[in-house]
Amino acid sequence: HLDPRQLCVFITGATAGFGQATALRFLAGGARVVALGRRAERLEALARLHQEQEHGSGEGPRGESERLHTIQADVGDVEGMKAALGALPPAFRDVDVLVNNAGFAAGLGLAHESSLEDWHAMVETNIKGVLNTTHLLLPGMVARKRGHVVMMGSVASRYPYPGGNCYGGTKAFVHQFAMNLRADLAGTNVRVTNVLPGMCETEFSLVRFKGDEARAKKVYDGMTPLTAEDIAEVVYWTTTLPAHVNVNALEIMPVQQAFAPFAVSRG
Ligand code: NDP
Ligand code: 8X3
Repeated sequence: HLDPRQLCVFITGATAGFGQATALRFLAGGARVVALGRRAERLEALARLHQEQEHGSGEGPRGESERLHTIQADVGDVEGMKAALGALPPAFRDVDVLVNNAGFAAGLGLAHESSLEDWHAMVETNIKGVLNTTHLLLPGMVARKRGHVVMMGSVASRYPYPGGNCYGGTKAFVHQFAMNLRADLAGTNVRVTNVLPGMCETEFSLVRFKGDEARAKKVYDGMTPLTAEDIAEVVYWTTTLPAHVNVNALEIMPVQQAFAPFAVSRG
């Protein structure tokens, strides 16, 4: 297995959910982590959680850790991303693992009732954000002959459901982009994995339903969803497997989530 202490891991969307849990998992394993998100106060909260993880909740060294570098940026803002990457401290410059996790669903309306703004916003982050970050970091990985790109896909890319329209479409792009990257990267030692989670209770539904807490909570009523830590463990496992192993795609659901029959409109 790869030694996580030798890895520099760049995680987008590290201010909540999967991204935050993945950052903490790699930090606990001894990796260097670059954590990116738009909310500054959440990046500060992540730094505090890391300090607590390192030193307990009592008094310990405070301030930016030698193993955590945070970036406040929007993955859709390519100029901002370029500037942030250009300003990476030397210890964080050679990224070994890129976790393209930042993303969201906006709304659950049927296609003909959806907002075009919501669709464009999802494309901007879920597709263009992934392209921006990958385009910026991949050449370095290829030059070093060492690297791993992890995509946060979704079961929504494989199984259509009413209201999944553009969101599922963005995640289908992510899946095919990951597989096509594998084709291009043959012979470079750079690995690519698409992780496809099912229902997981993070801030995902709160964002999807634009802050409606009751509606978000209802999604997980009476069932046990995945946790962010479950997915963090999957990302940690796939990226620390021996260097000759590539997990192409991995689909994970809660036991209580499965498939519905086809819908048939009669009459
Ligand atoms: P959360 O809403 O809890 O976290 C999303 C993260 O993405 C936040 O840190 C948010 O930070 C960040 N983010 C969103 N937009 C941008 C942006 N433009 N630039 C930078 N960061 C951004 O959701 P999850 O952890 O659940 O979602 C993570 C990924 O997993 C997403 O791609 C989602 O589609 C996918 N997914 C989620 C599932 C679920 O059921 N939860 C299932 C399958 C896939 P900030 O707002 O601070 O920028
Ligand atoms: C998030 C999972 O099923 O809500 O990607 O689309 S789902």
